[in-house]
Amino acid sequence: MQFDRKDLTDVTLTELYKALLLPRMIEEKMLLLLRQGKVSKWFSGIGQEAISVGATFALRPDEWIMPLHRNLGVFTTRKMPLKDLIKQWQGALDAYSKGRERSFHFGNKEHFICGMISHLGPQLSIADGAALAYKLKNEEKISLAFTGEGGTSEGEFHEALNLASVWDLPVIFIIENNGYALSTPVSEQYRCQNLVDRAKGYGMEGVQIDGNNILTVYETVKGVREYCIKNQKPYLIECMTFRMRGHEEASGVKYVPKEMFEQWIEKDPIKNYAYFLVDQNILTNLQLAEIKDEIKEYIDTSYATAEEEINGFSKPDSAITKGELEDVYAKKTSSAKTFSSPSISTAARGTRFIDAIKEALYQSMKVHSNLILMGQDIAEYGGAFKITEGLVNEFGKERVRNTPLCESAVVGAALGLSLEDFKSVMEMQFADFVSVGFNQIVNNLAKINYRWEQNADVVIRMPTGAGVGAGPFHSQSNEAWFVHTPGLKVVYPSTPGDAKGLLIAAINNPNPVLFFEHKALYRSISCEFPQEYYETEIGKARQVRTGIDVSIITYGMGVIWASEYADTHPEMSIDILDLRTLLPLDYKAIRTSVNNTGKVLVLHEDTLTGGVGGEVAAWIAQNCFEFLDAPVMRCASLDTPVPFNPDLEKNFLAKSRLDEMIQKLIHY
Ligand SMILES: Cc1ncc(C[n+]2csc(CCOP(=O)(O)OP(=O)(O)O)c2C)c(N)n1
Repeated sequence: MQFDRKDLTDVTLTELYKALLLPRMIEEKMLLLLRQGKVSKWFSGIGQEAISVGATFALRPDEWIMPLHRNLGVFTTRKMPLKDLIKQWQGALDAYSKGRERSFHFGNKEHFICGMISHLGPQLSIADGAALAYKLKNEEKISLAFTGEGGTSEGEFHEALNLASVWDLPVIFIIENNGYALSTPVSEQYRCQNLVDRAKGYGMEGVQIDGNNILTVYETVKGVREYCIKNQKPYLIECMTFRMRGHEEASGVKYVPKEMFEQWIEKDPIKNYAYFLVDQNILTNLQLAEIKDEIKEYIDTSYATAEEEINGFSKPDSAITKGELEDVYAKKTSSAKTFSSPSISTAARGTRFIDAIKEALYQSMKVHSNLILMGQDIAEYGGAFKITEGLVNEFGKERVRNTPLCESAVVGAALGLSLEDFKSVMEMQFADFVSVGFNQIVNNLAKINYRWEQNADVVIRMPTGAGVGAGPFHSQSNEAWFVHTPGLKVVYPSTPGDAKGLLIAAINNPNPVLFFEHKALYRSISCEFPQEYYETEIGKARQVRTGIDVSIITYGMGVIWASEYADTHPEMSIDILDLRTLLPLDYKAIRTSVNNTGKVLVLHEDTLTGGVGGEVAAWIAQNCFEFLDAPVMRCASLDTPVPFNPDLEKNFLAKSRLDEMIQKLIHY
């Protein structure tokens, strides 16, 4: 192996050696502990250390890195105390992820390490967001994300690289090509000759390097970093390496030909670098041995301290559930600022649902200089529903960003922005398309605060619902998917006033909020709402009207249907509760409404099975049984996809069965 020291001093070369040896020796210790059953799973990076260490060494310590499961060298080179890492791996309750996450699935803001989720590829898009934040702040920084060659087959790889290229983001993408993805060899993973060839397709530069040569990795990443900053461009580096152990320790290596190990042991990154250092008289064999002893001492004392701290820490059982639930969401620190300057323009101001959303966005952009809007066609074109029309003229293309067609990468980028304290609102062109951004929402955004105390300050606007003759893929109600996901907030207004106040509250809230906007309401309902900047509290239902005969507990379009029904049936005294927020539900208001009438219909546009109505009905049955004079009934849309033909669609919608269900309930 050829090493070129360029102008590196002996001190730097020695530092690099220490940094390279540390993760190897830690791993050797961990493998022992694994055999003793003291550590559960372990994904080995033995043989690949030069990549993690060299790349991290080349960055500033305050630049975000998105590592994966074999990147121990990132954590050690960022100088995370080893005793804390050991506690993390042992699942200690006072470790980085408070015992909630395993091995390397955690991050830490202080060390600018963004924790991975098991799905691998999502890391790449988060790096886009962090790099966008640097770009917007005019900081001379880059972000760096790792992927294995297996991960390059994921859609997220394509989306993230394409987005970085289109947006000219200073991101370094590193592929660690180690020959196998679990048991899948590269011959079954991709058909291009080299993965780096893909860089050209994305319109970015790329290079393939020897990933086992620490100096090559360090110098390459250092140079690429400067390139990315100077040119404000992304860059792809393919590091050729080999995985010397099984995918994880329990899985073995039977599928790897023996010759491969023989060939790659010769290219061991540490052994070869040590030869070079001795050969060049930079270090003596004695000094190498001393370094080894020092590291051994550090590992042993770190392990002992970790054990001691683990044994000495206990949390009363009574505090566990409370703490677990509390940490799912980031705490809101400030309430809405008042904002007295006029909205859009008094003359242009409308009173429709759509105008309320526009106004909330406009005022929020004024209040939060760190708020970024993203979505397909939202800038000059004004978005599919023209909600963002004009905003680009006022706030510029940096803050009102058209995106390519890549929902997953944009949600990931939104999370990356929040690592750097930006807020973002992403517009799904139609709520239906959220399915292709689903993983980032339910696994990254929703869980990140619980996993390692990093919040996702992201609002996703969801133009939703049927009744507009748009067929199965432009009409769905999919709020229930998200109500089942701890860590998200789900908001669904039914009036212009609530739409404005709730959207402002969602943007002010530091948690991920799915904000549902029924598109059939955009231009069909109007009412006066305050011109000033105000919040409507998330988690509070609205009593639409009170009654004594029957309660309709509903939200979104259901509120309009229920109100129309009550207007046309003055013979009945109907109590209507608009839930407004579906996660968390306002149980107190639900109880009051049940108590008012003793007969409850839960109504929603979503299909019946697994809908939010089931949750509400179950809660009422369990907690308000004594108030009930009839079984809780549900009125929902048919359990079919949303049909296109207007008659079929009408038949599909819950509204067509509303009278029947109310009559049933009244006459029970
Ligand atoms: C979306 C997804 N599919 C499958 C897996 C299971 N899995 C975990 S790691 C892995 C192999 C990854 O290979 P590669 O990206 O080359 O990284 P390496 O493990 O070789 O470092 C697989 C299949 C996963 N974690 N996520």
